[in-house]
Amino acid sequence: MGPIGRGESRSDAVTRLLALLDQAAERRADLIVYPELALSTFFPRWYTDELGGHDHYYERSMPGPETQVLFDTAKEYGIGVHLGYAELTDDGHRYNSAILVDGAGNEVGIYRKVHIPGHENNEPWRPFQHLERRYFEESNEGFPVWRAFGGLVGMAICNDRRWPETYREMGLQGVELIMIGYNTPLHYAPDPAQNPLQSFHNHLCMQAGAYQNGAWVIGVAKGGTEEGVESLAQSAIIAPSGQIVAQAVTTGDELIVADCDLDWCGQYKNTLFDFARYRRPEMYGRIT
Ligand code: CDV
Repeated sequence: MGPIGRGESRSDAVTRLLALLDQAAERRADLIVYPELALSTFFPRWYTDELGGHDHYYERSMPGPETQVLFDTAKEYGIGVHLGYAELTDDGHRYNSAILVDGAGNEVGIYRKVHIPGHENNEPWRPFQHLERRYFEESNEGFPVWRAFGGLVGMAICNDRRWPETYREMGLQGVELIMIGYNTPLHYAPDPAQNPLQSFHNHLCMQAGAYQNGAWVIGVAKGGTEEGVESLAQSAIIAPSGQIVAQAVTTGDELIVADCDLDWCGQYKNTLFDFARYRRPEMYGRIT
């Protein structure tokens, strides 16, 4: 996806998601993967004393009144949906979440972001804020995998993709396809020396995660310049070999498609990365 402006409503965003879904149907896709926080601008870039004043950015149910049409249309097409959104639970918890439904419209699972980057308090020295740690709690639910789309699938969100443990947790459960939405500003205020490496680091970690676990990785950006903040695009579909088989070439709304043969995973999981045969957990005591 390209940027979503502060003035764009949830319904405006859904209209754009529907346009991509129509294209996905024309391409006979089984699953469409949308990015992190796909229904609004990246609101954690603004400080607020009153979290409640930002409740309109959160979803109290999923599907909700404005998003139902997306799930209904996907069900008509027989396409599964992965959608990132801000979740406000009935008991008042705020998570950076993603939902996955299958092609029959059944919920497969909800993932809540484990690694929450950024900061809690206003830091005016930054050109823009990254207040995810103010707006969201860290989830304690870890990285489950689910049986869907003919295989074992898992989810992670943005900063999670940089951590080897994210992939390994799912890899140890046999994951075959991992969906990851992201919003990654090109400017990293704590260490701007990393700015020119954003694109490299993005693909480096996802390609390594795919290869080292014999799994497909679908990395999906909300990129482009949003409210003056330039964010990384370069959504990519990465094979279990670690190779990028499809990549976005624009910073706007764009569909990329690949034929993700889950049997390809076995080529790696049953040979070089045969965990049961070759892995040495007793040698990794500090981690295990
Ligand atoms: N949305 C994110 O999690 N963004 C982080 C930035 C802040 C470093 C990322 O890891 O891309």
